[in-house]
Amino acid sequence: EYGLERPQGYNVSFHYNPHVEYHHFGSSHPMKPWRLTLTKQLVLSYGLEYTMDLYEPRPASFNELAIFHDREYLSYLSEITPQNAKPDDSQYIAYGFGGDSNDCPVFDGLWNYVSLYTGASMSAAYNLLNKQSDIAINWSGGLHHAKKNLASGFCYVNDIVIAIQLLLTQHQRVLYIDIDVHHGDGVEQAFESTDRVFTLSYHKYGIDRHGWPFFPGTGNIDEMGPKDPANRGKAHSLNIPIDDGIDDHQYKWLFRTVTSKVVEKYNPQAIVLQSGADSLGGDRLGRFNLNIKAHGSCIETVKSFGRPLVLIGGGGYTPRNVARTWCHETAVCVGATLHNDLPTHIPYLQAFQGEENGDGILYPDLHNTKRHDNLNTDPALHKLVEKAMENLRYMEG
Ligand code: TV1
Ligand code: CA
Ligand code: ZN
Repeated sequence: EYGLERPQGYNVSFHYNPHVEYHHFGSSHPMKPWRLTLTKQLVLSYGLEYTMDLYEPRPASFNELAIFHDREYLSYLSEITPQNAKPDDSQYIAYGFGGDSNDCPVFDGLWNYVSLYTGASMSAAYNLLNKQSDIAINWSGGLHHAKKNLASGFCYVNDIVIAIQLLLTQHQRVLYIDIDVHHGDGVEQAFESTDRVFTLSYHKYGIDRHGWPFFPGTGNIDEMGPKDPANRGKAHSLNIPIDDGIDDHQYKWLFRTVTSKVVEKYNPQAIVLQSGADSLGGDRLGRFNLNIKAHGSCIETVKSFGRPLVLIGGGGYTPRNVARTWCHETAVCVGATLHNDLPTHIPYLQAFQGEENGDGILYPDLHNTKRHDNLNTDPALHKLVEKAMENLRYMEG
């Protein structure tokens, strides 16, 4: 009825526990869990729920989070509240809470929040393992900066690492791809000593005019994991550093060229794709100039490899565009085409109205919404691809 065409025969599942939406990092904090409410409303308003299996996963347990995280860290995380937090406490600081930037605040329901998004990623992974789905989606996950005993960059528990650990129980090689504008450092580090996971991240990399590195400051092209030739994880990471303002055409070419080569060489048995929406044009924290369909073309590319796929969220700080993108990408997974005019009966329609170039539509032009001059020249990108190909030759396969 709303422009939905026939699906192409992929079994897609959608893993979402609506309780995640009610958590708040604080009013000025850029991470807004209610962007998930908007996403779900768009997905439902286009009728996409009829094209997928819907799951409301239970929260992950303490022991499940301990698949990756230190128990001492988890105990602290499970007990800390805004009321009992002591910002000068040595553990509080050592575990990454608060700090000058307050990237990882302690808020009400924090433990519930991390258990819910991780439970959804685990549920998605289990659906691949028991062959219930070809593609399993969790837009509430993708918290790629969390380390085993450290909260970092809005991430407290690394649901991606835990989902990959589950996939490794049946799959010999798992490929992790990360199109969030930030480097997927936590996932890379977690698997740095194994050849059973290959990590590939595309991200903004560089130092701004005040001398600050773009967060987290890692992920240059020459960072390929451990250098020790005896380490099995050697050359099983590939980082694609990108400068401000990259456009649709350049990004699509870069992504397709590099990712296809990695898939060909590594031949993964399953893929986990982190689809952070902060790589869109007009993102509050991002620096790129991508439109929704260019971002979504990465999902199309990965889908075309025909491997079992877990698709997860991540960053994304302009909520209406996050919702548009993840709704579009849900449609890509099921093989549907969506009308540009938003259905008129959606509960949060006003969130998508009154924009200069996005009023009431799904695909606004985001290329120029927040001007970042394109500092990526075609010759520089060709050189980058050449270096990436050279890096891949160090992988034994
Ligand atoms: C509280 C209130 C926290 C307002 C944080 C932007 C805020 C930021 C805030 C912010 C902000 C960052 C750093 C600086 C390291 C710090 C989900 C040297 C307006 C996956 C995480 C980015 C991205 C962290 C997460 C970054 C993800 N940028 N306002 N904080 N110190 N932190 O630069 O990859 O998307 O910005
Ligand atoms: Ca990335
Ligand atoms: Zn990000």
